[in-house]
Amino acid sequence: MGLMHFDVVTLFPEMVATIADFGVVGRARRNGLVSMGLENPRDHTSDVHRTVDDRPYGGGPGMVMKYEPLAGALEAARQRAPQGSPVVYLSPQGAVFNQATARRFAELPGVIMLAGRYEGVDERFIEAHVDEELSIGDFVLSGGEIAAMAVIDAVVRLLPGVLGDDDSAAQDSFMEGLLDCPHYTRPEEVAGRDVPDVLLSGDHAGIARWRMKQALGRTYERRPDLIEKLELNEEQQVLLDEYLEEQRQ
Ligand code: 9WO
Repeated sequence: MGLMHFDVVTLFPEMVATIADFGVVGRARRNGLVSMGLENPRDHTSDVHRTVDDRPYGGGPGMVMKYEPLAGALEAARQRAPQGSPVVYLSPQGAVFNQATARRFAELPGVIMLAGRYEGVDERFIEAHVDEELSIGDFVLSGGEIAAMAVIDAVVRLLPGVLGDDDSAAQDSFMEGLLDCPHYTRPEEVAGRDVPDVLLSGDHAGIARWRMKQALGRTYERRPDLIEKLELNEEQQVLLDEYLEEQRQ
């Protein structure tokens, strides 16, 4: 897979643009592995006030994003995005975005994302144009931009060539479905706390075993729902039992 394109329809394009300037996503864009487009519905209005929102039918607080400016912005985004790019609306009402969704998106030529503001988007726009509604978690933001940026970040780091071999993504598959193990760096002792001996031992098999044990133990304690979804192999079951035994002491 070559270049992947992300397009975001947003009233705050400058906010979303920052994702393309920093870190892993910034480097991927500079290396030509990722392209990004931004479209502001305000640039698709025809009235002097450049109105993008209006009062909700039925009354109540807040404002709703109008259909027509969104449709104009989406049309512009579609012209940049490859054929086959789904339109994704980020909202708390969506299905929860997870690593499996990130992997699915990483196989696509592109994704068009809609970041809403105010109380939301006219439902007719969602019905007519949105392929998928996604949430990054059970909380309310003041807009979909940060959620769109989170999705972009999670997907970009899975694209071939984005992370080096010794970067984390290759190793991530090793602990697939588990929480990460603890990490330590110099100095060997700080604030009266030592680095676990095994990590200083040079015993690479022992270190790998310790890390897997920690990952299993932490996942069991903090996210039992994730452990239930896994089929632990015999060695992993032994490691988890050892972890729990060590915790008891
Ligand atoms: C605002 C609001 C105010 C009073 C009562 C209920 C309310 N709901 C909302 C609301 O959901 N606003 C959204 C703001 C409209 C769509 C864009 N916004 C948004 C997206 N907030 N949070 C997200 C989001 C997206 C993905 N994952 C988690 C949260």
